[in-house]
Amino acid sequence: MKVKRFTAANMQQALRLVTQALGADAVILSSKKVSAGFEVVAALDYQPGHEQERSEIERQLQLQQELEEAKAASRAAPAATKKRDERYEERLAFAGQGDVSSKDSLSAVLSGLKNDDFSRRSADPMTATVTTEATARNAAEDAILQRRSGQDEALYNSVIQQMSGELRELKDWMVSHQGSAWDTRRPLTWQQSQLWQRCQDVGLEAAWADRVTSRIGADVSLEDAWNKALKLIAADLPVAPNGLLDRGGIYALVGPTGAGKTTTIGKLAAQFVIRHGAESVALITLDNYRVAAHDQLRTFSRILGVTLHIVPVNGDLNKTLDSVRDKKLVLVDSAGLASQDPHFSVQLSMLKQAGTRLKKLLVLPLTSQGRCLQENYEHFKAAGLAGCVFTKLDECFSLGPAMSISALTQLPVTLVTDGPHIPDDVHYPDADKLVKLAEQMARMARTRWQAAEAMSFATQHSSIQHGV
Ligand SMILES: Nc1nc2c(ncn2[C@@H]2O[C@H](COP(=O)(O)OP(=O)(O)OP(=O)(O)O)[C@@H](O)[C@H]2O)c(=O)[nH]1
Ligand SMILES: [Mg+2]
Repeated sequence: MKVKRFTAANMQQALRLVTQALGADAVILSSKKVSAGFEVVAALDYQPGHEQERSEIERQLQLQQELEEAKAASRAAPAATKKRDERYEERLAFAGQGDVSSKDSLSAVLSGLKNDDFSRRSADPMTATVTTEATARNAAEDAILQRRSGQDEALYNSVIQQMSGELRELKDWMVSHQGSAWDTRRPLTWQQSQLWQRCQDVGLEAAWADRVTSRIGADVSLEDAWNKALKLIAADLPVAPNGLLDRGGIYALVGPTGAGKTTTIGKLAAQFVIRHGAESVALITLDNYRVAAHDQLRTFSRILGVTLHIVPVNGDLNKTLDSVRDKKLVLVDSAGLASQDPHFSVQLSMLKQAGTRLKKLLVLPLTSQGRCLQENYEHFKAAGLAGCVFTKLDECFSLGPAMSISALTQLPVTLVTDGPHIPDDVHYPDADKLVKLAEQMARMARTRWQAAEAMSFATQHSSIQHGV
């Protein structure tokens, strides 16, 4: 026998459901009005009068009701649970189709369904197989989902990290290029931009900083890259051989007013006299254009006991040089004149006429601005320069601009002076030491600025606190 309860909005629909489910031979056992409409209980293979039939009807109705409750509960549960319940439904249908007398199997299913605990259902061997399968599948699905979500999270974190790194690089790149005249069309890595900025802090000309940074690969740390850059800077800086002037020769010092030409000549002459005697040195001056112009040099020559030759305005320098041919060291002083001064070109042409036997050294005061030094180079290069002299190292705060002129024009640094004292404050240059000094100056300047900024911030802060 098969018993089933049907609920529909009205009686006709309920009867239609009965026919659809049980066929035309179904017997209506009862009907009543319920809140949802009409409820009809129908049976197939029903034999009235059998007491046993009555309890079987009740059992099946109970079974159906519990199945409906289980369905309602599964609607709220995840899809996997729903599938499990479908399997139970099949199991019940299977039990319902079986022999009515096989009560043991039916009651086992019923007792399983009455209990919400899923594991208790598996007391029945068949149900146990179904539930074990479902549990295993669910566990596998859960593990895959968990692993996937773990992988997704790791991927997400690494993408975020990469993106934030790229954003930081972009920000640094933008900051380091702000207001720069450097050609930003060229591709530049973050590290190169940091190196380029450091070169700028040292005072290197943009073209030189560009050349240095482009030669450094990105495969090393920033600090290692910077050390490499400093080595490249030192290698780029041309310096004259140590002790060059100690061997003697004919040298003229040219350069802007007050650069230290006469003082340096005094230092060199004094050192040479100490080593080789006063007869080995001759001093010549072209400075005839200013009142008491050569007084300083005359004083040096008197103290040192060396001869001084004064070349008159429009005089012949070559003739004077010939007259001191027997001297080991000849030093020619020139007047510091502005390039607009009419005497400037006269003096320049005298120097040019002397040819290459007279080596002209451009005196670059390190206290001057980079642009002034560049202008000085432009004005004097027509004389045919053999090298340069860095003066006033003791008073300067940046070496980069003068170094840039030397490196970019390949004009060797021949001497460096670091004070006004005669004869001690003149030295032969060492490229590594100069670069190290330049870097130290840049670092000190940065620290000073940071301290000044911190101080001004602190002052502002305390003013605000005190309502000033
Ligand atoms: N601190 C410092 N002062 C220096 C140095 N060299 C020269 N001086 C000073 O700079 C000033 C100008 O030096 P001069 O030797 O007269 O300069 P100059 O190039 O001959 O000047 P003009 O003849 O006017 O073109 C003097 O007071 C020197 O003592 C140096 O290396 N350090
Ligand atoms: Mg002078």
